[in-house]
Amino acid sequence: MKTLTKFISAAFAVLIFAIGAVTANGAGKNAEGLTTPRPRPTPAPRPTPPLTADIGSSYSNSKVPYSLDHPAIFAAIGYPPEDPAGVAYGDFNGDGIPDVIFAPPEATVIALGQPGGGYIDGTTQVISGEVPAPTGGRKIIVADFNGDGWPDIFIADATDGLPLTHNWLLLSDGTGHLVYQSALATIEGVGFHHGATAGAIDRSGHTDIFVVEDNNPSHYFLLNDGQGQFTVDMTRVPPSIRTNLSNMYACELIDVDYDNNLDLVTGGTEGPNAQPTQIFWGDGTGFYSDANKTVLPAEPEFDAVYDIDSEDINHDGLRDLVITRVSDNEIGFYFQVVMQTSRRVFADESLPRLIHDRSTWIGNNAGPIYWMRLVDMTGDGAPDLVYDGAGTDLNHGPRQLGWANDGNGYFTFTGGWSKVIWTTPLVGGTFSPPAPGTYSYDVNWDQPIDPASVQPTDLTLSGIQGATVTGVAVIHENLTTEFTLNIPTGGRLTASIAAGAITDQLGQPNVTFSGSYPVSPWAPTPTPTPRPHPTPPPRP
Ligand SMILES: [Ca+2]
Ligand SMILES: [Ca+2]
Ligand SMILES: [Ca+2]
Ligand SMILES: [Ca+2]
Repeated sequence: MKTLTKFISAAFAVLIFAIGAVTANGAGKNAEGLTTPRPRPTPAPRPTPPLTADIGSSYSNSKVPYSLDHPAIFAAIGYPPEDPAGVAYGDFNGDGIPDVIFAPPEATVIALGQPGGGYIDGTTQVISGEVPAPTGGRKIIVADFNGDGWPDIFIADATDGLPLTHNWLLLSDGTGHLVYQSALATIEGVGFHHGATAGAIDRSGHTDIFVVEDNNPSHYFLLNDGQGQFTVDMTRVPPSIRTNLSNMYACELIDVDYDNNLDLVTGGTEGPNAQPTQIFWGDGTGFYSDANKTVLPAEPEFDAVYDIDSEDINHDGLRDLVITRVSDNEIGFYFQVVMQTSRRVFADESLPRLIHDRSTWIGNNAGPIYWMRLVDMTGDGAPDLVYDGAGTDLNHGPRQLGWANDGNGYFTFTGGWSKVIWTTPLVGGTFSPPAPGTYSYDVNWDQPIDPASVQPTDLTLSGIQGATVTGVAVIHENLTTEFTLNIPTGGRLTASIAAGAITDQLGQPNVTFSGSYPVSPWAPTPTPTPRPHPTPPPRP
């Protein structure tokens, strides 16, 4: 039976446009990995570049390595604080500073990070023409559908109740704007879309979209012609899920077996007559079949799958999964850790690696979690587990949660971290005018920080002798620490903040930060060469 009440207050998702941020760590296979007692090799995480198949996928683009405080951003741009489940990240105006798109009910909001820190409401600046107003904007995916190098956006709409509506596509115009493509609705129609995921499913190289459609007639692919023009295709959807539309919520295109073909991972309610969580293995044709799939372990107590992440969490060269789940009645959350123990073979290791004790698990009586990210938050190369609060009912307060990976795929609850997102000048940029001088240095955080935890000595400078920090102010709704620097001469200045030096307003410590900036020395204007007095013309 369809359960439109699923995922109810839901609404939404998260993503960034950061090609290359996939942490496909392959530290080499460990042939001794099956002996007892459990080996605890020294972590030697060395992130490897993403495999070709994952580059440009919406999953890869979602891997932003920080945890934004969404209500604080809404407040900063003059809206009532909220934390819609529909959220995605990217640099939408191409200035090198991360931006955010939200889909609260009946709206689309783009917050642009600013050079000096903080955010402005950039919705109408970026979206030229009609601004989409999804009634049930849920998962937002970011990918370059029209191949111009600028991020495009697809908002899956899962309106809770009637009337159902269609999805929303925005394409870049190549000059920093996004344009709503109303024509998509003429081929897609209305429906109830719990999820969507984008990636190059065949060797055409075009970024296609898989759409979850719980209504009718089927889940489907939107095949891209390379220009962002799509056609609906159901023939590539495996028959078992084409004919059984029961409660599919989650989908991702990820190359789980590292064979360079994107695999389709789907999940929803696992109860009787519904669907297992499963991986349909890609073969490069773009067709997925029941003959070539692997069913993943079930989890009856938390049997509704809301999100799927896959990274090699223990650095053995095999990509594992962490599956975000809630109970069938939407109470609580659970992270199922599914290890790939040998190629395409999986085992549920949730208890030893993350949950530990079911009776005291933090998610037992909590609200649902809609999305989670496996991404390295602490800088050691191992993917941590982070939840940025998306979809949180603010009556219960904002939630930022984090679990640290020890490098071997064992997680410890930390409560989360705060992190520098961008600085002014941007890392690698320069202070101007040339030194010597006194300069503002803005450090922009993902969370409002606690001003009482901030002192000038939190920032250490190296690389230029005599450079000093003379002051600091906390500005932009506490999202920015503005340090005052005295730089006596040119060189390469490195500015660092040690882990734990600053805490945010939830008490979360910062992770270490370091940025390097070339500084030009002041060069005196050359003294003009004295012009010789003209020889007076000879007097007659
Ligand atoms: Ca930007
Ligand atoms: Ca584009
Ligand atoms: Ca694959
Ligand atoms: Ca692994």
